[in-house]
Amino acid sequence: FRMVSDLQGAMERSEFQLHYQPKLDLQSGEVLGLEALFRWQHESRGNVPPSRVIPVAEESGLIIPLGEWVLEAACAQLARWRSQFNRPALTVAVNVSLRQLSSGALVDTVRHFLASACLPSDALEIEITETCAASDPEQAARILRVLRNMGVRISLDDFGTGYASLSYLRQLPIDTVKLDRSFISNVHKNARDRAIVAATAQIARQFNINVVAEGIEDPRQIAPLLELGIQCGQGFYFSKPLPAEKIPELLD
Ligand code: G
Ligand code: G
Ligand code: NA
Ligand code: MN
Repeated sequence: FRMVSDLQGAMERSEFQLHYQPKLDLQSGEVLGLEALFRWQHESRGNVPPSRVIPVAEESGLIIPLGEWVLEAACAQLARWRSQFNRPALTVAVNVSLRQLSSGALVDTVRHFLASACLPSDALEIEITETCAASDPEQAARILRVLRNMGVRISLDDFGTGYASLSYLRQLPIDTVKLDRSFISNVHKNARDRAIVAATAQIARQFNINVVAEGIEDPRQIAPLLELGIQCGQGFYFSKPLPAEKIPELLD
């Protein structure tokens, strides 16, 4: 399986797809936004999970064109949903690895695809994922500041499990932290997990940052999260990531 050369042709063969997972208001159940997740349906190997694709794409540099494809597709799709369902505040979140942030081209790419889709900058959220430590954290911080000044929202994915969660919170311009699902799965049963959620919520309040709970699979997790001041969540209990054509039933 020659992943790099197969990846190079995959875009022309239309083997890439995005699935979308909603982010909801835990109190009202309203869908606030959709996270775009990359999928690759290989012509002979079937579905190749992003956990395998992304690291190879990062290593080979193909993460740059792949990331551009994701941004274009996600922005175009959001623009269609906003007008089709009259939901002008709906947002889309795109995962961006620290490697992608070391390319200065990201800012122009984002500006270009927002403009092509006629979307305001605050329609887009960039989720910083940490598959590897940042090679140049200062450069990453600079790029994020430019994006944030444009109005793009920045969130920190899988918060609490990365190499550098707390120092990123200090250094990067963050709107939202997404608390990793490992802290959420037993939040209704485990006082230590609740303590971590509570402490994160407290830091976030002082930084004026939102918190999203990831990986909600059980309705019993919702009450303790609301009690601790977490208003937004995501997870299989609400919806798995779905192909675009299944999203209208969530928005209707
Ligand atoms: O959807 P799944 O659970 O297989 O995703 C696995 C990982 O791949 C997640 O950590 C997710 O952030 C990452 N991922 C999914 N889509 C993208 C993408 O478009 N770009 C980047 N950089 N990472 C992605
Ligand atoms: O790292 P990131 O948070 O971007 O990863 C997103 C992936 O997490 C998605 O591909 C999705 O399949 C997975 N995911 C989303 N919600 C849940 C959940 O409730 N439980 C589990 N086990 N995985 C989830
Ligand atoms: Na994510
Ligand atoms: Mn995550």
